[in-house]
Amino acid sequence: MTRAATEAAWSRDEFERRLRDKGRAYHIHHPFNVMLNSGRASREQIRGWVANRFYYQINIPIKDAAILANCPDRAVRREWVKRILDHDGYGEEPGGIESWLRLAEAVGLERERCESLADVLPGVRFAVDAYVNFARRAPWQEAACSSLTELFAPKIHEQRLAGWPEHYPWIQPEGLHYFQSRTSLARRDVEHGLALTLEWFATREAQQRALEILQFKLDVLWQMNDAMALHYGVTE
Ligand code: AHQ
Repeated sequence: MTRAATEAAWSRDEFERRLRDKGRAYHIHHPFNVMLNSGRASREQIRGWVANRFYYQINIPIKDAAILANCPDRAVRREWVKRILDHDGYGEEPGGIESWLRLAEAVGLERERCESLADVLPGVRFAVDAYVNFARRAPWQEAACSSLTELFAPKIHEQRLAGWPEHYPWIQPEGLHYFQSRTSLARRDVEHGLALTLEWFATREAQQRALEILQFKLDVLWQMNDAMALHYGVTE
């Protein structure tokens, strides 16, 4: 029995405040991302970022399918399944993975090169695999909670949309479609993920666990940037 087990649960507002407070460790603050979004990145650094982030993007639907497989609640699955379709596409909708390949072409990275995963760095692969394996073995509520780094995602997408056209006029503008699509989809995802987290993590101990899970996912994103910074450098 840990100390937290004897303390009263935080109110939902206080719990949400503590979750949002973890935004201070979001990868928007990582030097590699600051370089990207302040216009200091070279073509090689941008191509490297697109090629490495592609590994994260193709694993999101795998991660979400793992959550569905572990979730007995049909109402939750009906909502969560949208995330897979958003990335894999459905019907006429090409989906986010296709948009990411168009981003690759827009930055001068061939689709085949991106899809080959030849440029994926060990630190990126290990971080993404850690995320997917966590989602496979954790209770579905914990895996759902780990998606809450998207609390902070709309701002990072908006930063790219606002800055990249001016910073990187050589990138074909249609390549930025993915970031545009995520600004609203991230908000929809977070509304559902946050409601589930506030509902299911109801004791102080469970709330502390939720904060640890969010920190794990923040570390996944931070580590991906560390690996890219080490390999491609960070231009001051
Ligand atoms: O494009 C991103 C995306 O589809 C997702 C899904 C979500 C999850 O389930 O973990 N997280 C996430 C994120 C995406 N883009 C990242 C970026 O910086 O472009 C941010 C990332 C996240 O905040 O977790």
